[in-house]
Amino acid sequence: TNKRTIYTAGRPPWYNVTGTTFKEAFVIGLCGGSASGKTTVANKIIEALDVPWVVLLSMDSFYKVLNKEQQELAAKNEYNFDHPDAFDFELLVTVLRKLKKGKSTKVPVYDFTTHSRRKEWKTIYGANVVIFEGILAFANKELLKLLDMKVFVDTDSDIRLIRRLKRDISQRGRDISGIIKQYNKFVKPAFEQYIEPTVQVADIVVPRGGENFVALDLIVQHVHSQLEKREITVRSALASAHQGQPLP
Ligand code: UZR
Ligand code: MG
Repeated sequence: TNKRTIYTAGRPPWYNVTGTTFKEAFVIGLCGGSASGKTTVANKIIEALDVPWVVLLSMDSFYKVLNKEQQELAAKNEYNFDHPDAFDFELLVTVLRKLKKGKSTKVPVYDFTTHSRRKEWKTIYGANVVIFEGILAFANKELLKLLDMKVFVDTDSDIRLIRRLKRDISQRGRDISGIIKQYNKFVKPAFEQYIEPTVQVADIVVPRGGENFVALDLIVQHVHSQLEKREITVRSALASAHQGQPLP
């Protein structure tokens, strides 16, 4: 019937008329303490996956905009960036829901020097695989529902502190005493209270992060097999939609 007709003119064939891809994206959640190696693991998964359209979404984009008072606290290392309240989970869920449906969406660009969002948001296009990473990636119920695979990167806290010191000094222009103060006051307690317990909801725990090639390989294999299953569904959906019509 006409209702099933798919109009492909003017858009890629894998998008329907509402600008949505035919299949849902496969969403991987990556959680772990600060400097555990989430970004490294994410990049290694992307590299090994070798499929087109993989998107990396970071929780860092969803820090709340700070008011004057909070900015002053932040300048003294007295604002808690590791607490769930620091993140805009509502926007995060909205964005991830869209990406899961294969839709493109706008993502805020957070500026850590002003603690505000840039005027221009970044557009992320619909993908086959979405990797969502963050220290509190498993800390919200609505968010958890959207994750097809939950990976917890478990790196020893002494290693994480060493890496954090190096990174914050070399890349974030901070000084040793400020980093240590923040670590003891916020980073460590938040890890123990909000991050570490969420290992319970993980499907896979990866010790040593990006160096764990066996774990990376297992993750990639699972994603491939899930994508293959979806591919078959998409092909049959396309075939029935094009019944009686030539394929584009
Ligand atoms: P990860 N963070 C920064 O300091 N600057 C940024 O631009 C982004 C994040 C810090 C954040 C949190 N807190 O402790 C940690 N502060 O990095 C989480 N301040 O990021 O998972 O990459 O370590
Ligand atoms: Mg990071």
